[in-house]
Amino acid sequence: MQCSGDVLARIRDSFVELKLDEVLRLVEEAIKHGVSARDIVFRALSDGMRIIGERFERGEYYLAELLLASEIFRECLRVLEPKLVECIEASGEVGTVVIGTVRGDIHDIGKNLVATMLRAAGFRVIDLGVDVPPEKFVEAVERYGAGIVAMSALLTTVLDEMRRVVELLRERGLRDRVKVIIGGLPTTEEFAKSIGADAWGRDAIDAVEKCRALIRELKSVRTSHQ
Ligand code: B12
Repeated sequence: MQCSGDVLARIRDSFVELKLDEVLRLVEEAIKHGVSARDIVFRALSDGMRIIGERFERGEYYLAELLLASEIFRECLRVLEPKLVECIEASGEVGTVVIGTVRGDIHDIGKNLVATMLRAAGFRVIDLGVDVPPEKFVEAVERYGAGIVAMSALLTTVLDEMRRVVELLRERGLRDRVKVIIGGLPTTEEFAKSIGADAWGRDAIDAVEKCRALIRELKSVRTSHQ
């Protein structure tokens, strides 16, 4: 069996060519040979999605191909998720996270991955789905007493929605008791700061680490106010 880098490249390439059966076969083979689910998802498949997106941008792939790619990614996650969550240690610092993809955007693969990893880490996750209006985020924070709002966006055209959620939390007097984390392709750490969010996450693993830190911050603020 070739080294793991090799098999990861083969998974990525057959994914980019949208060969479902081949991708699944290679994923099974990789797992059998000890390649980590984390590498398969965050290197091979995520890299493949990036290349598929570039093909779409160049007019080589159309929406039908993007939809097929999403199906293949989901099929792979069904196999990989149980192994993926094993790499996350559940900790005692749990809290409630309200998560959703912002209004105008229906991309949810990355958001779902973040939700899955947060659940594995012990968080209670309220998933509002996709195309979520600002009011719905804020209402859910109140209803579930959430400590964190996590927003996802994949389209540059919807970035302002994230800013609006932060503003609305402030208007409703909730901003001091809830932390805000954002993520998704067009977002950056600088953008997060510019809209007044507390954190930005590169991927689902980073999201877990950042959310743990945010909960610790919330708890230390609460104790210092007592
Ligand atoms: C699959 C896909 C689709 C699928 C989505 C299926 C689904 N259920 O999600 C479908 C076919 C529906 C689709 C539709 C469209 N898409 Co599209 N899509 C993609 C594609 C190829 C992959 C996205 C993906 O799933 N990536 C894999 C996941 C695992 O990665 P991720 O989402 O980035 O998530 C990770 C991190 O970003 C982070 N993260 C994500 N969210 C969060 C949240 C938090 C809180 C944190 C901490 C971290 C975090 O962690 C995740 C896991 O590690 C991207 C290209 C790309 N490079 O991303 C284009 C892309 C996003 N789409 C694009 C476009 C233009 C569209 C359409 C407008 C096309 C059209 N003409 O209709 C529509 C939009 C419809 C809408 N209103 O939303 C453009 C956006 C361009 C832009 N600058 O705005 C892209 C970039 C393609 C391109 N290069 O042109 N798309």
